[in-house]
Amino acid sequence: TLSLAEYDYFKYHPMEEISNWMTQMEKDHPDVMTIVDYGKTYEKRTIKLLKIGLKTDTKKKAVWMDCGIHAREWIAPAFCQYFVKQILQTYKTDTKMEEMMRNMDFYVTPVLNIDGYVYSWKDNTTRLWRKNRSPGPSSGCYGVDLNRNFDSNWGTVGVSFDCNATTYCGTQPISEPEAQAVTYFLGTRIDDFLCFLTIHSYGQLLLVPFGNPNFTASNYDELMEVGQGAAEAIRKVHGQIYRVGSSPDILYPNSGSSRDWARIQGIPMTYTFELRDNGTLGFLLPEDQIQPTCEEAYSGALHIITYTHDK
Ligand code: ING
Ligand code: ZN
Repeated sequence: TLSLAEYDYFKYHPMEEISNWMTQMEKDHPDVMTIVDYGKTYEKRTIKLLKIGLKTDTKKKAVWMDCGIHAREWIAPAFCQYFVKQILQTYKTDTKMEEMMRNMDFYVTPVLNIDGYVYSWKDNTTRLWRKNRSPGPSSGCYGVDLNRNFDSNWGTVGVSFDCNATTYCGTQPISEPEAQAVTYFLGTRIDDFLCFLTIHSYGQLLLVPFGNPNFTASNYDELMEVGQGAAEAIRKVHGQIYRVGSSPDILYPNSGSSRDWARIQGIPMTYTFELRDNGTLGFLLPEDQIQPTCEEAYSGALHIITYTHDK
């Protein structure tokens, strides 16, 4: 097994190494970190998150972050791991981070779509897999797009009902065990959550609800303003431009996303992060871009998290 001191945050890691990293992190930081098992994938792998925060007697608020809902977006799990490392390092010397770790718990899922992630590591022909790995209604077709499977205007726009398609939304809302895991875990404690960040690549975007153009979030102006602030914080790190808006306004409409579901459930600040790059290398983001991408995204995420904490 690998020692944490040697863990390279600026390489991509196969699932087994990420799992070992989680175990080791919990062992090394028992005072602030607990692994929570909250579901099983179609192939019966355990879905885990790291709950991070200072233990207090009072009821705490919470922040959600998930990475790797889409298999091929390897920079996302890399970012979740960097984020965890960074907040753990920071709170010891930074009073603001210490305050946030005292008032809030961070729930971080490094890889949500574990079956898909493992499949994307199999060989060159599977590297660009996006969906999960559950078998479809007709033989030989696999996988549901988990970011089209949540119970948020499910199946209305920007989806396919063809099980061979990359945006196949499944046969009904939350048909998939991975979407069920998030739905049921958050469902029992939804009022604790101030903030929901779901991390994707690529495109350099911060997307706000909703994916369906017929709906606008009640706090759309606030979401946009805080998102613009995050984009500004990102630009200051390495000069990269991230655009802010709803999916239909800046790209294309969609439905059944986890972000929209979280907003409908009442979590006020919900965002999709689309990390680097702008499309030159796309999902095959080279490892030498992991560090700058993580650094800028950390700054953006912290802007949103700090706002929700202070509000
Ligand atoms: N993009 C997300 C997707 O589920 C999204 C989010 C939705 C972006 C709609 C733009 C428009 O498609 C990726 N890269 O997965
Ligand atoms: Zn994605």
